[in-house]
Amino acid sequence: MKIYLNGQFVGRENAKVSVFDHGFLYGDGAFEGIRAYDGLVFRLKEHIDRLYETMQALSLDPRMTRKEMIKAVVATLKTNQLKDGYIRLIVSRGDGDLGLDPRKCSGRPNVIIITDKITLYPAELYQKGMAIITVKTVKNRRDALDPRLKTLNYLNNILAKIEANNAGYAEAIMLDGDGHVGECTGDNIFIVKGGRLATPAQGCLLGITRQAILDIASKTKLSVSEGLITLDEVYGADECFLTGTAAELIPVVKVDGRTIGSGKPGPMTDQLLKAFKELTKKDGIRYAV
Ligand code: PXG
Repeated sequence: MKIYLNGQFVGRENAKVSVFDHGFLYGDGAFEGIRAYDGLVFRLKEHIDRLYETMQALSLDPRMTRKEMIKAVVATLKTNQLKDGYIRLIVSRGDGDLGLDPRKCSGRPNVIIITDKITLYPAELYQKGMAIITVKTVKNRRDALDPRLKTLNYLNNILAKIEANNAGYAEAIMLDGDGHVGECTGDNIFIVKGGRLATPAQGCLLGITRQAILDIASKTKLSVSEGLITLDEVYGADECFLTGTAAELIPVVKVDGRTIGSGKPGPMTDQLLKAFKELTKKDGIRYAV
């Protein structure tokens, strides 16, 4: 396995950054989780745009253009001869002293691209749907650290994940500071009620998969809204599912002990998952290994 590290390909044993990197010291950096399907990087341009938006908010200059970043991702996949895979792209602030001031850093961010085989969730989870809970850890307020930014500081989500783990659940709903549904620890959430699709507009990452589902919905003229969702609306939904690069679309059949709809993955979830799978065959940047 070769890892892209600041323009070079190195083996795993040499893929190292300094303990003085502010990504390590403070979580000061940005990242992306991307997926390649049969020689096509799904919505790579959109992932890179989101990365640059996060870096802009952090005043972090990667010293690479978006085009160069796209080329680096593709080159890493080619070097590793991966047609299907998971891509973890990280841009950290780089070396500095022990103070948190980014101006005291070298100005040379570390750009790292790790590719790996994708680990898929068990098929059973997609057939039966999953049970999730709501945890007490709320989303970071957007005026403190906007959940739209995909930064290396994931402690908010990790605390929620620990709560979910302790309660014996694989995923959990996080509310925003006002008590509205935000998202799950690593996925966006959708509900279906009376044929209408709805997803939160705030208190969540603007997921690439979430946007793909919204695009499919508007193309197929499904009624869809982005706005405030309460937990009671989730409990009363006909269907519920989560979206994310790793999970794609995963049905949810129980929330906080309440059965959602029929208690089985619903027809709209099925239909959207099929349409999403079709999209992963064509919407992205193609490469040859
Ligand atoms: N919300 C959060 C907090 C996330 O971290 C999503 C939503 C879904 O966004 P995308 O753009 O992926 O549709 C994420 C993304 C993993 C893994 O291995 C997690 C994510 C992405 C890729 C892999 O757990 N989370």
